[in-house]
Amino acid sequence: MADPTFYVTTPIYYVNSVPHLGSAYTTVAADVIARFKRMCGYDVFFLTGTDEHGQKVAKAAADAGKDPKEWADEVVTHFYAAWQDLLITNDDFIRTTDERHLEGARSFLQLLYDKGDLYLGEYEGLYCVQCETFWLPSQLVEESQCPDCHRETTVVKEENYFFRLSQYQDRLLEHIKAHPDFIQPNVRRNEILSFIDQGLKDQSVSRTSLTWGIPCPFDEKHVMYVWVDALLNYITAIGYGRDEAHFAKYWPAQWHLIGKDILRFHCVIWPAMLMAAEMPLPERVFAHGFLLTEGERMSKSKGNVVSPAELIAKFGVDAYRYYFMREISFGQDGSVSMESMTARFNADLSNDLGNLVSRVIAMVDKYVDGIVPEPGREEGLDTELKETARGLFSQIDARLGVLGYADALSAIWEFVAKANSYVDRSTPWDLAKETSLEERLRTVLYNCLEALRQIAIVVWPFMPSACEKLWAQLGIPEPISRQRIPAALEWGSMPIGGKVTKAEGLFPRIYE
Ligand code: ME8
Repeated sequence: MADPTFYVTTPIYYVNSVPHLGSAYTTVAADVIARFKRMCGYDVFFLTGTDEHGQKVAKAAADAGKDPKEWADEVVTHFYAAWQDLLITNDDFIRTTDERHLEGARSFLQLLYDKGDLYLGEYEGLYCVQCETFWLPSQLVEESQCPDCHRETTVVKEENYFFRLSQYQDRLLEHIKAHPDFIQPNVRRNEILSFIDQGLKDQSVSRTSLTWGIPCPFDEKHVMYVWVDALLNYITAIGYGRDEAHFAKYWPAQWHLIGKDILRFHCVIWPAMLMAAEMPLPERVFAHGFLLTEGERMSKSKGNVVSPAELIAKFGVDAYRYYFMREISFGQDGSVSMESMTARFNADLSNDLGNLVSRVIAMVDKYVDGIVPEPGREEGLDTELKETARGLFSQIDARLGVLGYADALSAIWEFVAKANSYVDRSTPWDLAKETSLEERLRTVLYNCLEALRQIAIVVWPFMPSACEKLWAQLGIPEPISRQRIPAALEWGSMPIGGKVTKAEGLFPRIYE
């Protein structure tokens, strides 16, 4: 039987500027779940990409004196590089200027038009260029400013095509109520429920005020509103209108991962568009919180952005990925700083995990010539360690099932602590002094290695390169990425007689 499929997406990022900690945050989170699900035997499709049309990008290009496509071609290379640096394993990268996207998006819009879900109307509204959003007067701050970026809005009046969003109000409410998992976390679900309860207005889906966009197939004077264009990436990338078999294999997505700033687009407009096209809705949308630096939302428009590359240079890619997944509860806002990153690094990585690895490997090297020993009779301490390991998979699986990254890591670190205390309590250094205790020494060292093997597997989705190094030290020939869980977590799978190799510390302490 074919493996079950698992389709996970990130937002497609605007190419008005280069990747920053915020875009990296969503992308790393998606990568962790993609790697974990692959390990669980799923046929994963992990999509990310760039949003290249619309006023915001056209403006950034114009400011740089470039043609928008030329500008996008340049900026997108920074996304490719950043995702490579962060060891992101996306299966595809969609650009909204790709031919495949243009075609798919146009046929989707034509379908809505043919079904009578679009009509020509006149729009007058307060528009924020930066955020590509029309606002109601009641939503503005300081009378005329955009509530998101605090820039001045302008009155825009133009002929637009409208999507009959209002007609989907009841069906949307029904769907959200019938599928409690559809919008997560719960606070976002409630936010959307009350937003829909206030009544939905039809949604403008085209523009005549700019040309940098996809022409509407039924009226080429209009280009698609950038958000409609962008949302369609989730289906055009996997073959909508082009490769129906591939499309049917992966759609609907299991997860759309987004930031809470783009909740309404994903939980109101997008599902209604899909309903209009009579297509299944994504199974779940998760809106995470904002990363804050010194208490403020980090954003390109505020200019308080730290680059992922700076942090990777200082802490390494593994610690980078670990920190964001461990420090902030996914779904909530969270402050990030050099100080807390250094503290996490030294406590969790250098002390807890790094020391466990280096002392176990050093003892195996010293006491049994680096050869994985055959364990003897099991004692109480061993059973305790083994039992803790036994519960690990189901805990991680349950926590990652709701994108509880920090919770999954804390369960893993409880096991790391357990393994450290196993070493302390079983005192191999004393056992090594007595030849009569040789069997006990072998058992203890074997269990320590087995614990490291299991840790390497479950930590790998979070810290792939460190775990690959640890795996190499353990001398297991089959690659770590090929391990299938839960089977590979069967206690006692560490191959006896293999050669363990000492290496440099995985996480040398950082002194500030
Ligand atoms: O909105 N903290 O693109 P975008 C956490 N193109 N995450 C953040 C963040 C912060 N301070 N700032 C940004 C767009 N993000 C559209 C999306 S999808 C069909 C179209 C993350 O480049 C977060 O995931 O502005 C947010 O949703 C995304 O970057 C927005 O990126």
